[in-house]
Amino acid sequence: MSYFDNIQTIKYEGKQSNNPLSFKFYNPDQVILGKTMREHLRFAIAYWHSFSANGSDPFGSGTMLRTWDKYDGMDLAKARVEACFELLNILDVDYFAFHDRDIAPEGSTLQETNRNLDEIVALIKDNMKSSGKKLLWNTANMFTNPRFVHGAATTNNADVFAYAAAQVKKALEHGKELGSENYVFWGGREGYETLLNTDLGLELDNLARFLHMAVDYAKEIGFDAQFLIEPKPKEPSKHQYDFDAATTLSFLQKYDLLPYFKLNLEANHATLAGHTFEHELRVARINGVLGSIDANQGDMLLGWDTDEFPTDLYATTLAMYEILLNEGGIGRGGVNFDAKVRRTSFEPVDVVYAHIAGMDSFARGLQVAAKLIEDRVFDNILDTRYASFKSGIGADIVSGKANFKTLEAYALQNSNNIVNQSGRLELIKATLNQYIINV
Ligand code: XUL
Ligand code: CO
Repeated sequence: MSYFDNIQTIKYEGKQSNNPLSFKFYNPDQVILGKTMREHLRFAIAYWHSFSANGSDPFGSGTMLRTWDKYDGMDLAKARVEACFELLNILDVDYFAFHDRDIAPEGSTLQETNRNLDEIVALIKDNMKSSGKKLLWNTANMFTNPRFVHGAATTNNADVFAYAAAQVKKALEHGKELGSENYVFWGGREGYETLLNTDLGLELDNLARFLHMAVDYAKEIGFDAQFLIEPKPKEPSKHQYDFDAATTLSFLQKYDLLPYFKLNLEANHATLAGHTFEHELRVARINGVLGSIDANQGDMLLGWDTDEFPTDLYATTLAMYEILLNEGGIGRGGVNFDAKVRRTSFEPVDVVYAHIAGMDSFARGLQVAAKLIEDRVFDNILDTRYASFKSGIGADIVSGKANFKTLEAYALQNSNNIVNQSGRLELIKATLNQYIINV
């Protein structure tokens, strides 16, 4: 039984191929800077977009033609597991990621919900064993059910906080059961609609309490996944506490959580925060917390989280540049396609085309970024641009020798000799173009 029209495993055919069901750039075994593409990229499929979502939007109902939708309840949940492992095989992708509520329906009590989950987790475990596929991360959905209307760890209702704790406890147990490599916290409703009814201090303190409890419980059960926070500035809440990488970093620092967390950065969340993706990755990288990425892209003309499959080679190149420069690369993280086909791309084969497009875009980005590093293109630019800090007064500043008095003495005798150099922005962008086109 095939859920994807018996499509066979996609192979690398190279950039001349016009077979739409082939990789043009993603060659899993190609070695780049000492590692294979497969090892650099660690692609993952997002369960919620490809198996649970139906293409509905605020103006219309679902459009997706999904062969598993003829089932419902637990039968649907089981069919989705089969479909997921079929797609992993078709794409030759090693990892997947899910929220608890994507994989199994909620029951009428928490007990029944947990029983449903246990059953599907056991089925997933069997499939992982027979296929060798792995879980990049799991997470708890604490934003869909109406009980989370005021948030989960940052709710005003202590009963909801307790429920959320029970839900994450179970998710951590399932993460351990499946050998998940990471565990993600994304707080869709951890934020506020208006400060007029919000105790900001208590909500943030409670969020920290919640995360410490999660760290403690994972330790207690021996779940050694990397914990990740996924920043997003807004949507569904008007203001979300994990606004961006910098805000999340200072939160982690303030509450002594920094040793336990890294960041899972998502391209479209970066742009919603008014940043480029590479900005978020750079901020994380220089602070040692670049953990994993959710690969997608927004639409320049729309102001919301469109979660499109990534096809912008500038963005994938600059993202891969940061990842290659990160210590250990993507490490235990991966490139998770938190992306959905457009509502108008409703056939199962579109899901395959979409992933091929995303994988090829990241593979190409990896090739170009590696060449930029090999040729020291940006290194040379930085060396020249910051040369004044290598010797003389600049070296004194960097080494800590200088103070306001020595700097004043220097400035007083040097004030007529200040010469700035051009930033050469347009030349740099043209050089980047050349690399993207020619590598
Ligand atoms: C929402 C989003 C989530 C997280 C996991 O914008 O990105 O799907 O990745 O909860
Ligand atoms: Co995401």
